[in-house]
Amino acid sequence: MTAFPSPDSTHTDSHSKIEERLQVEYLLNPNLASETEDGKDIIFGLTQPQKSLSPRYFYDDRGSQLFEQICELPEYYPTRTEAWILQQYATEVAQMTGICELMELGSGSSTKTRLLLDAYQGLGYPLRYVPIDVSAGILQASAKQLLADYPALQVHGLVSTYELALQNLTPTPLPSRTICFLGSTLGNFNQIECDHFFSQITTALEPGDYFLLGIDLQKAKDILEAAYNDTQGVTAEFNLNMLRHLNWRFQGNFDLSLFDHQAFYNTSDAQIEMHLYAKRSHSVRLDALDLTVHFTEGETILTEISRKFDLEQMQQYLTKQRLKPLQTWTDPQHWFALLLCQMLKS
Ligand code: AVJ
Repeated sequence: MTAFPSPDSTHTDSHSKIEERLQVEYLLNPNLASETEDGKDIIFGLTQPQKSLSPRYFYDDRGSQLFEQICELPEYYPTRTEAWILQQYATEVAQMTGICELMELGSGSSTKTRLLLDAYQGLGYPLRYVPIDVSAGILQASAKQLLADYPALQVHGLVSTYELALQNLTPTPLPSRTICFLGSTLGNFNQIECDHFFSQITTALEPGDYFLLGIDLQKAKDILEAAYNDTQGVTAEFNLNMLRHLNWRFQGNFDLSLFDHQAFYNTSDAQIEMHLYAKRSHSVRLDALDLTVHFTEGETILTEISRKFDLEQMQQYLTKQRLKPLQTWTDPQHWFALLLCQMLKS
């Protein structure tokens, strides 16, 4: 049956080998500053009246895999809705930006990125992709898979936080750069964090560069709550995995069986809030941080907010940031939106 070699075994054409098209830079040094930054951040979060932990601690290798599973859940509509929009309109995006470097914040498995790469490839443009992710495992694996599937692609991955990556940008060899921020990850930021994020984005972009943003839109509470309380319990696993992550990174003794997953829509703030709920009073020790944390019964750790946006407000906000919305695409139900903006001169 296998008269033809599979695409995977044929890299002997005119294009160079995978290793020659792959570069991965580590901006996170696991033993130095960023660890103490995270350490300080965690101590702060766990000693406030409302305990909280940043959603970035979801994404160790296991957490990134669990998130990939979430994206496939029947209740979790954002991923497939955004993918639908990209399937329909990626070529329009590519036509509007022209030849450019694609940089992606929180690239994960890069599944949706393929739709963009297909569009740029279809127009005969050179392909240069700069994925940024805190999980080295998923970044390496998805970069190799992409290089196998796109013979002319160059990948320059950064194992980094958004912040570090945006502060360390070097000029792109291509005429312009498009920073992609998909999946409504922006929703994880409160307004202060959002303002800070955009000041970094607009500092990093040159006039004429592009920003491609995917956002989840406001909709009925029952649809939203179902998306964060799936019947298979994957979201619960994902939430609890944050404690496992802290246990190995900071020599902790969180007992995962003493916490429950909780997620609800806060209508007045238009955001999903995800918590870990302590089922009984107990103490937890994080040796590497020399920290003991007490939990009373029913106390929670806020692990994530996921804001749901109003499209017009977002367009106005982007305009204020000197990011001119060029085009907005949405799905027939208006559940999700993709916005392409262009950086204006100051
Ligand atoms: C990756 C932040 C967009 O908020 O929907 C999914 C993460 N959390 N299920 C989201 C998430 C629980 C997701 N973002």
